[in-house]
Amino acid sequence: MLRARLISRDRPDDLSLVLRRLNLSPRNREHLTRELGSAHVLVTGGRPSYEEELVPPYGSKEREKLPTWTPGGHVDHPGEVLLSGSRQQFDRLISLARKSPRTDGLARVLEEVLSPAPLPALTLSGRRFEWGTRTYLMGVVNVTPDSFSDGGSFPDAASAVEHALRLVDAGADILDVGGESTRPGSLPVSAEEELARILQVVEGIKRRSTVPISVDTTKAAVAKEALKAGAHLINDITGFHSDPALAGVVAAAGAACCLMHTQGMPKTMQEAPRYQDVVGEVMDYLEEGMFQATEAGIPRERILLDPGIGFGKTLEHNLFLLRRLEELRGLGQPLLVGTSRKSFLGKLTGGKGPQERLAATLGSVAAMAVLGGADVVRVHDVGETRDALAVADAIRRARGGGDLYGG
Ligand code: 7PM
Repeated sequence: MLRARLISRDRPDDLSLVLRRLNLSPRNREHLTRELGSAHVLVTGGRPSYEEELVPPYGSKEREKLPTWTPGGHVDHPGEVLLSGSRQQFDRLISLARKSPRTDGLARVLEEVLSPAPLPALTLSGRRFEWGTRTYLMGVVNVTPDSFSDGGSFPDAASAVEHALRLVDAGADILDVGGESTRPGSLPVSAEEELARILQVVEGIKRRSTVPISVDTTKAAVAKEALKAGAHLINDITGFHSDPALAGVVAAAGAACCLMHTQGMPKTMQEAPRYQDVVGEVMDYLEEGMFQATEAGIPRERILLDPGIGFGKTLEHNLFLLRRLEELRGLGQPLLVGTSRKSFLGKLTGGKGPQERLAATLGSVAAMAVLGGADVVRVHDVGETRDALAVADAIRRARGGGDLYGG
């Protein structure tokens, strides 16, 4: 699978601000933005022959007009290359690559990663999610008896519904109702058991609110009944890798879905998580799920993707994925991320328990928002997270600077 991964890029918005501060003419500013702005893009799954098809020999003047071409030496991954250059150099490579059907695929992935198309808005239950305007909030409503004392867990339907409505008052944009504990070490439950837990909760919420409802399940049988009861989104923590009938059920209902990455099953996933390239492998897995989804007829604008923080991952894997979220942007879908009260936060704060991880959760959410990461965060503490995001999102939006900087 040919893929371009944006490793780093300086911020053209911030850069143009500085050029304005230097009092350069608009024409010079535009020229310099293209010349100075640099990006580093890792291309994987390409053909080794790209180099001779596209790049003139070393030392030639023509070669200097293209990004620096650094081929990898991995025998298992031929054709891997790191491209580094200015926007102008990338544009030149893209127009060269467009000229032949053999290299046109490279032109397309480079174009997509350097100038991503805006994500189309999603409407659920009459609410519009306009991606890129702010970070949206998904509130957690667990209906599981083995609570793991995370505070988001309610054994009976009535108290789960009351909790759900409190989350709506606190500003939740969508609720995630789950009846199958996916906690590390937990065992699967039957579809009947899961349905008995969630159906009354979905119905109870719908009687009193129009909030969009997500149901956390890996089973087609559960999803079918939940969607019949009026759920709007299916959140599959195995990213359409468990039940082959699930994608069809979502498609038939015209519902949306969130596909999450996991390595292994909850019972054993934290025993020895291993990756060669955690970002690349998470992307491959999510792309496979997306293929199942679109084959079944789910439109792309109804698919969210999630790296699955804490699911078959060490502390370092979790941190690296959060740091590199922008690479997952290359998948071209809105991203949902769940860090709330997770054990990696406990580890980072000297062994705090789930109930004591609010501040740590807010730290993770703010860091993500500023790194340019998540479109939706899945949290237990909706009111507190909403305030943290009001600030973090505002700082992020100040990127353009308006007239404040030498206007
Ligand atoms: C114990 C540990 C109980 C962890 C429950 C959990 C995610 C999710 C969960 C996530 C998406 C929790 C998790 N986490 N769905 N379901 N993304 N899409 O914190 O990160 O609730 S279960």
